[in-house]
Formats: sequence, C-alpha cells, structure tokens
Amino acid sequence: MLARGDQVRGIDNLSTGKQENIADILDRIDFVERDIIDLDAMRTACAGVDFVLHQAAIPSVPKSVLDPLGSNRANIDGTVNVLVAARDAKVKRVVYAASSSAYGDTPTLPKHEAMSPHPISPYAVAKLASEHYMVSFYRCYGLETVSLRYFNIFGPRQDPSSPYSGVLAKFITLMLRGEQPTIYGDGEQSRDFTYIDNAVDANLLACSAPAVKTAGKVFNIATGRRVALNETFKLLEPLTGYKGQPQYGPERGGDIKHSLADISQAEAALGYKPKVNFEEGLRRTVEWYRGK
Ligand code: UD2
Repeated sequence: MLARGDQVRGIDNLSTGKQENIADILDRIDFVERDIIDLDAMRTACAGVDFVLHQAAIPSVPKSVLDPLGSNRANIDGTVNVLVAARDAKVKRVVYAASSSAYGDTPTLPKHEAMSPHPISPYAVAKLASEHYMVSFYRCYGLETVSLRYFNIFGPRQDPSSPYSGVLAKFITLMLRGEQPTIYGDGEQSRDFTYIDNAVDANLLACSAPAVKTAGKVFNIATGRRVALNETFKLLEPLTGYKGQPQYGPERGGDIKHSLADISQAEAALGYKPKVNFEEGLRRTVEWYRGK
C-alpha cells in the first residue's frame, strides 16, 4: 500500500504479531498499539479512513477449544466494534479476514461459497458469526463489506513460537534447527495452504472491485490445490536440510480432515488468481526463517 502511495494506519495489540515485523516502515505509517475490543480506539482509528482491512483475531482452533470466551470476545465483539466505528466514520469499505474453518468437516470437496457452513470449533463459529455481521452491516446500514475466507495462510513473519502457531511456521523453524516436528493424527489430513502474497493481493482487489460484485459477499481465498501434511513434511526435507522423521501424536480436537477451495467466485468478482504457488511459497518462507 505504501509502494502505491497510500497513506497507511496500522492498529494491533501485538498479541501474536511483533512491532519488529514492521520496523522498516514504522516511520512511514501511523501505527497505534490498541486492541479491537476498545471501541473508542476503533473510532479514533477509523477517523478519515477510506478502507479498513480487518485482519485482527485470535487465530487458533485449539486455543478457542480451551478458551471459547476469549475467542468470542476477540473474534466477534472485536469485529462488531470495528464495524460500528467504520459505519459511523463513513468508511467506504471494510474487508474482513474470514476463515475456511467455517466449512467444517463437510465431505464435499472443493468447498464453495454456496455450501451451508458447518463450523466445528468455537474459533470457526466466531469467524463465521463475524461474516454474518459483515453482511448485516451492508444490508442494514449500507456499509460496503467484503469477507475473504482465507485457507491456511502462511509466509514470512508468522509467529512460530506458540503451541497455537500455524503448522508451517512451526515445522519450518523446528526442522531448520534439526528438531523433530509432531504430526497430529496420521498426517493424511490436507490443507489448501496459501502463501501470504496471495492474501495481500486479494485484499487490494477487494478494495477496488465494483461494489455490485462484492459488497455484502463472501469469497474463498486459496490456491485451489490441497497438500497432505505428510507430503508437506517431504517437501520441507530438502528445503530445510532436516534428516530425521516426524513424530506422530494424537489427532487434535476440533480438527478438520480435508480442506480445498473452489476459487472461481473470487476470480470472477475480484479478478483474483493465486500468484505464488505452494512450493514457491514454501521456498520463500524457509529462506526468510533461515535468514533470521
Ligand atoms: C484453521 C483454518 C485456517 C485459519 C487457521 C487459523 C481450517 C481448514 N483452516 O487452520 O484457514 O483460519 O485455522 O488458526 O480450518 N498440526 C500438526 N502439528 C503441529 C501443528 C498442527 O500436525 O505442530 C496439524 C493440525 O492438527 C491440522 C494441520 O496441522 O491438522 C493444520 O493446523 P493449523 O493449526 O496450522 O491450521 P488449521 O487447519 O487449524
């Protein structure tokens, strides 16, 4: 956004992110450390703003299973705060980071937006509830909203250090250190892992695509290909130089077996096409963690 000349304001409570991630642009953006739970802070944040890209969440299935109230506060109440503040500040459009977890364990693959959602974990329920709030604020108040259902986003700067971190950030950092990763279940579960640049692209397209095609709508953002965890481990062996085997542990509660997106709606309405495929994304991500 800076590269194309936009003025940028960033709000983050730094619960999973780090200020050092934006150190090289900090003097060119207006960054404020606040929580989306704070409505007054959201009102200040939305003043004079054209577009809100709402990415803030507590993003973990197992964490939400342990703490459904915390997930509900951050992932639903926080979203409603952002929407109320954006509506009152007359923001042009709000783009929201929804989640593929909304589909749940429905056997149909690929998942498409017309399917009924069947969320399993409290996290998935909260992410889906916020999608409905997005639609509601468009229909009730005319605030243009677009929900992007992200499918397992990964890439540089993702925090690998928590037990709730995304699997690729964990596996890459462990394997680079020569430490053994743990696969929960048989490793045949699969994901439509999506490199971060594709999600960034989708956000920018969601701001500029015509309202008639996008407002009040939900779009899958993914690559349209799924890879099993066992296969992912194999792809990471040569990239990280890890020589051992993975360890297998019990299946994780609330987990989903297979996830794969139909991305034709995003292509038709937003002009979205994944620019970076899984292997190239893995390569770039491993390079980044290696350089840390
Ligand atoms: C869900 C959403 C994703 C995003 C994310 C946010 C689905 C299909 N995807 O991701 O879009 O919203 O939540 O957190 O619901 N695993 C291991 N070992 C580990 C860590 C994880 O085997 O050390 C497994 C885990 O059991 C799962 C897979 O790896 O089968 C992916 O786990 P994850 O936590 O990276 O992401 P997931 O699919 O819950």
